[in-house]
Amino acid sequence: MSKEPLYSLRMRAAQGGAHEEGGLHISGGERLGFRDEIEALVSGLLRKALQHSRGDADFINLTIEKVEPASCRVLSPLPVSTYEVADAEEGRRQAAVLLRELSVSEQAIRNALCLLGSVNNLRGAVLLDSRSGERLDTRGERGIRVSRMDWDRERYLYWQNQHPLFGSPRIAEAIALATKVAYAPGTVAELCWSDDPEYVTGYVGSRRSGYCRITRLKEQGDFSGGRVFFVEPGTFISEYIVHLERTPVWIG
Ligand code: PML
Ligand code: MG
Ligand code: MG
Ligand code: MG
Repeated sequence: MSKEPLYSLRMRAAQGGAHEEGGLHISGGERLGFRDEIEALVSGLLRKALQHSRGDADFINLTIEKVEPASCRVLSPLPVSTYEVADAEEGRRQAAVLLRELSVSEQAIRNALCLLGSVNNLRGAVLLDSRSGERLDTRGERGIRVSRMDWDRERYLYWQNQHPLFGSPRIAEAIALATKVAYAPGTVAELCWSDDPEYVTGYVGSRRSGYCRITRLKEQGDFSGGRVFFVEPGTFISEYIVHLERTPVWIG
């Protein structure tokens, strides 16, 4: 692994003012890269912020930080499988089946589905106890922002060749995030569907089951969505959050 300095880039965009002033969350993005890649990564993130189906952003925050390459973890991407479903109702039933197989409790599954189906302004992820279903973080709509992960560029090209149907940056970003989350000590599973009203596919992710895409978890036009991480009871939450937000991870 290269010893060159690494940079973390984080973007968040909102409409109607900054997030902290009550603006509507439009888009977020996280990348990791070397110094000579920063300009291209910034323009990619700006494009994402400015061309979004949730609306026209009038606030964009971009943070660039140097990170210690020595602390980088290298993880293989989760294997991908796809569950074709007819509608959101069947999709959510399928998600519940997969989560049950991972020992997430009925209560926690109900809470997660209810939460993701009702929120439309969540920036980061919500942490739920996988047994009691109780919320474990105190971040409100800000949630936990998983960052400092990205694909090793060569590995991504190779992966893309093997998975020609999954060529979109959205899927690449979601797999990188889901892989980091799945391998974080304390994670039992993740449930995600996009808050983008035009994108209805979501997934259940875990170390055991991989990245299980479900073709429909909501109906077209719905602004609800986000991420829930089901966490093993007894996990030290502040450490768990630091890991997700700060430890650099290469998908390689
Ligand atoms: C997002 O867009 O915020 C999450 C998308 C998750 C699903 C991506 C896919 O596998 O199609
Ligand atoms: Mg989004
Ligand atoms: Mg994101
Ligand atoms: Mg989001």
